[in-house]
Amino acid sequence: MENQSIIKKLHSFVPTQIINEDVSTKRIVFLGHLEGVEGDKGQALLIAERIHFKFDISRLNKKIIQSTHFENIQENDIYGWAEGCLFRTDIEDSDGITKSYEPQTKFMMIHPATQKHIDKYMGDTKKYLEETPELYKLVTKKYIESEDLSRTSWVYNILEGKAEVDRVVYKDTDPNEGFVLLPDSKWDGITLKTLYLVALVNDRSIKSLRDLTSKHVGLLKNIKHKSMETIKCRYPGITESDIMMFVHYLPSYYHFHVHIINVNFDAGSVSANVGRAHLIDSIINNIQNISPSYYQNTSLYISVNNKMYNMFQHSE
Ligand code: M7G
Repeated sequence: MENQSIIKKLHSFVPTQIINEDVSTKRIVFLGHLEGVEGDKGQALLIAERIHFKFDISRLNKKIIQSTHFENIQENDIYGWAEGCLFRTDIEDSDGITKSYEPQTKFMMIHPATQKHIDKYMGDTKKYLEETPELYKLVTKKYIESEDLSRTSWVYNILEGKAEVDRVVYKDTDPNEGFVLLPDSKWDGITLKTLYLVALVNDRSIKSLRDLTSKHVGLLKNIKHKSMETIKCRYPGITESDIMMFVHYLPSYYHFHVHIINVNFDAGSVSANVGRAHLIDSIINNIQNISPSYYQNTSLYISVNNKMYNMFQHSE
């Protein structure tokens, strides 16, 4: 048995436990044993990682979606999500070769996609800078005001009960302190280790962290406490110390919202955004204990794409 090849070992591996999962690296770690090998001698670990798409350039400008079987389809405004197959996989079963439609790929389609979406997903080079209160007023505030309102249609659809209605896990209709809590589109809604919810506030006048004052402490505390209670009831096993709540500055969408994640979830999108995440607890503390107008008077350190960087450079 010790000399058997890796292929034979792979065929005889029987998983007994999933000991780790990582959505960012798409890795899963199984503990198990090789069939027919007793005790510790048979113990084995199988680490499976999804490999990068090997996309043949000659397929460009041709339809690439082969599967007709899509699952978990969600739609909101110009965004749509589904699970399916990018390429059909042929697998051998007892009847010979059959086509496999086991969902392997999560699709998100943005249509029609704007230049802003293209810039966001292209991973444009970033520049780091200090956004002083003056620069906020001269550049960022003007940028927010010039934004097409349709960018946040997906948020209004949720607030107005026109989309993702079945996904909402909590709703507080108070116009000032209320919010809607639902799974973020990044989350599968099942894997607790990667739990990711988003709280969208009812108050449409709050565009970002910069707008928060002592007037909003009630709203922030309401989000914190009600979301926590809902999560504990709805997702048994999750406790307060498993949860982290933060807001992004700069965000992609200028309607105030709070990201709520399992603290063990370290997706690339979270850790790669050093400095972009501001914890709700620190925000409450800064406003309550330092200054009610903390976020109007402080510098914020941000990373922006080249286009926005040029706007800051030419703001004088
Ligand atoms: P952000 O901080 O503005 O930008 O967060 P980011 O995407 O750069 O982090 C917006 C959050 O809303 C993100 O976590 C998105 O995954 C999530 N999100 C975006 N859209 C378009 C939707 C949607 O249509 N439905 C839901 N449920 N979440 C969304």
